Amino acid sequence: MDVSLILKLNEEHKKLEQAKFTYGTAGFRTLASTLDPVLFRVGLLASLRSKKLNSKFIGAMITASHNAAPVKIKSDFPKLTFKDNGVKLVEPLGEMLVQTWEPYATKLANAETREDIVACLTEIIETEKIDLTKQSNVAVARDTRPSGEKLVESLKDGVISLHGNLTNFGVLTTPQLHYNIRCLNTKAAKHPYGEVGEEHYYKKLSDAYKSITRGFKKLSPLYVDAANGVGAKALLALAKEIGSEYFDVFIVNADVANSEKLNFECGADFVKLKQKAPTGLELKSGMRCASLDGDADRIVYYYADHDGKFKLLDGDKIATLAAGFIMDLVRKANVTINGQPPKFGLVQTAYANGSSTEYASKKMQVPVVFTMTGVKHLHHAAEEFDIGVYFEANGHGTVLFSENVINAFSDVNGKTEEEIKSLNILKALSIVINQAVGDALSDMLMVELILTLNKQSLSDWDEAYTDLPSRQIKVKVSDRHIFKPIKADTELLEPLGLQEKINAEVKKYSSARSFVRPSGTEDVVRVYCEAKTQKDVDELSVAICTLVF
Ligand code: NG1
Ligand code: ZN
Repeated sequence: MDVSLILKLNEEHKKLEQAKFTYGTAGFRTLASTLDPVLFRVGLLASLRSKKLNSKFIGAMITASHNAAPVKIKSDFPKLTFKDNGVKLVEPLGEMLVQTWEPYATKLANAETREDIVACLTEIIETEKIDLTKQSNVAVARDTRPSGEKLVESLKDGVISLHGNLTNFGVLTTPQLHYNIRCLNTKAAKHPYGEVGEEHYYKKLSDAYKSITRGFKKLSPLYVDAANGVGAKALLALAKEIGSEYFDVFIVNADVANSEKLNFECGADFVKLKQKAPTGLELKSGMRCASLDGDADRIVYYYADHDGKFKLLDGDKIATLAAGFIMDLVRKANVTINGQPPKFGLVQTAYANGSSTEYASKKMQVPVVFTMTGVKHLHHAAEEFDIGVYFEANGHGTVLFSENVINAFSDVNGKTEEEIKSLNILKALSIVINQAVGDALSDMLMVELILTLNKQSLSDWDEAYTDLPSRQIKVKVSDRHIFKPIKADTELLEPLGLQEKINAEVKKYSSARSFVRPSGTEDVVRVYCEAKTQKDVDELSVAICTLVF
């Protein structure tokens, strides 16, 4: 280890304050102004991870996703409290950083002195038996937040300190970076994931989409709120590649140049939490709409019913739509693995609406598994199935096809016309659906493909089940770290006694449910309540928020 080089470059990225950092649900995420030393250290860690994995490419995505991030505050915008950015590491096949390395990330980011940094690196190298002579390859991308450009430089110094190579992909959506990383690392594999580069990503998705929807009646236009983020640019390029004869899209909230507008009263998180259309989109009956988040890994759909009432089709609805459609195809195609039907499963979190769980488990007869919040948990659980559908209610998710099932799609030739047709759709779906990570654009094409083939409107899709009234509220507390969730986030172990008080409130209402957990991405505690009527939910929410505050 070239300690003198590390120490020299560290001088440029000193930790200025007593800030505490935690590698949480979505990597490090906090005020951008405190992140320079963190990114330097993440560069060091990414280099070590690459060396540990025989020089495989490790990704670093610089984003604060759905968090609002005004940099220049203009007088016509209220002062927002968040000016966040963040960074998350990506494993060679596009998954989130392996969990056993998360404590290293936290420890390294919090090292106080230069000696602490070196000691921490030495500990990781020894524990993980890392061969420092191996080359390290790291690739970075960032969303449209202006603070990202400088943070790339901080990361670069960390990578260089361990004599690593840094590939800078510039501005990409989070899923595009995951795609590139998977492509880079599977170049020489039996089944390469694809060619590296944005244009290849668009072409891969577009070709698969068109191969199946060709000849079907085109859906009415889709209005997409791009949250004034990177998704605007990516969706424009994707739509161009697909062509308007297949897909009509109107992109709103595409003002990427004005960073203070990013996620401001728009985007998937806003729409989901406020249960209303974003600013910039005049929702009228008959319109088909969707919202992305700031780094385009989440999507939710919505429409206005005949009475003009806002209707949301969130991640739970997307999951059940996809699960139903794919299960039906697998049955029709007669796909088997060792003579058995493929193992099918749906993965949800505590935020999933109770009606969606009931619909999936009782009506669709799909096994449902619950994990803690955060896609890394859902992703791992979904890998246990041959076909694993996972979505967070907020619209973050995907469908994973195991190698066994992909091979089964190729092995079965299909005897009848129906079998052949179903197999072709399954094969195309496994290409359209991003296998590395939840991807708003790929999920959008999956939904559009299903609706096109099913000849369904958004209200037809919505008919599957009715959401139970629910509310999710952010509560600012003095220290969110005192809240310790257990049982897949459904209960609190600490503060002592709080869970009993929550239970007592919930008991007052029929079919009610509530849980409280600290956010891993914002300095808030999240309160979730669900009950039979909106009135009950509203009352219960007030009671629980009062307990937490
Ligand atoms: P936190 O802030 O830990 O609740 C949020 C989402 C997660 C996940 C991450 C990463 C909710 C309630 N929470 O995490 O599901 O998507 O952001 O983006 O939606
Ligand atoms: Zn996101």
